[in-house]
Amino acid sequence: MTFARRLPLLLKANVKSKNSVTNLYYPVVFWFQHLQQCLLSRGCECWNWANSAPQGHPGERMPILHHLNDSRSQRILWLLEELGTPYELKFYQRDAKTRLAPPELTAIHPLGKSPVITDGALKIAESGAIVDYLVRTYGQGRMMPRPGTADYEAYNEWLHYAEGSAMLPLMLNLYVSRLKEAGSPLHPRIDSEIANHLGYVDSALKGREFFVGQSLTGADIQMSFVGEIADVYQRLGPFPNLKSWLSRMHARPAFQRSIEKGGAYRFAR
Ligand SMILES: N[C@@H](CCC(=O)N[C@@H](CS)C(=O)NCC(=O)O)C(=O)O
Repeated sequence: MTFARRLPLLLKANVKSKNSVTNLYYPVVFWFQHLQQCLLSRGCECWNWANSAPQGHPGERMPILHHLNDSRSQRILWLLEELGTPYELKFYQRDAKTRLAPPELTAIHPLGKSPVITDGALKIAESGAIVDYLVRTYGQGRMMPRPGTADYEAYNEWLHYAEGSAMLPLMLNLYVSRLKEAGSPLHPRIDSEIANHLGYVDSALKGREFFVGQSLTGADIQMSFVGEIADVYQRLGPFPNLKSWLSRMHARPAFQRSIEKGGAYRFAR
């Protein structure tokens, strides 16, 4: 039964009671439950008092980004700048020879990769999960479509697609290129998959300023690394929509601030 239909019945039942506290108590409790459900369905997690107790309200805690230079972590730094929420930055430097992350990152998360964020008792790895969490927790409804809409599903798809699909052939290109001649039988398939994915992304951006809706969302943030790596491998030539979208993203003041705060970033040219 909906709240609207339940309320008159509750009021009628309670009027019979002599106790004015009981008269008010149940309608007020049900009203709050109804309000909480409405807010949660709109993505306002701060009203989820059942789950938020151990973590505290966003106002009482601050995310810490464990940031590795020249890495996917740059997009999280950019996101934090877009959100304008206070955060702490902890720096980790790649080994100059191996380009691997330093062992200190393993103390933060067993995989020893970046990005990782900590926020109160929470620890989150994987860029897509981090973008999703930060936008939901600190976005105050900005940078994501409303849950339950078609735009929200598209947004969620891009969050997964970036690392789950688009990055695979780009990473294979990186590793197989190190095999020099020995890797040549693999390159035709890798190249055609890169073209397949970049072509798909390029057509999704046709006539659009952003991946989803009319303003910047977490989807743009998450997809930026795909565009950057493709650009580093000089693959953006045939994909003008993707190329110009990337330039627009890099021109944003918040992105520029992320470079100032994070230090040199070799994947933004
Ligand atoms: N799919 C993960 C990938 C994380 C990842 O591989 N990060 C790289 C930097 S781009 C890293 O930490 N590499 C250092 C190492 O492997 O030692 C994500 O999106 O967060």
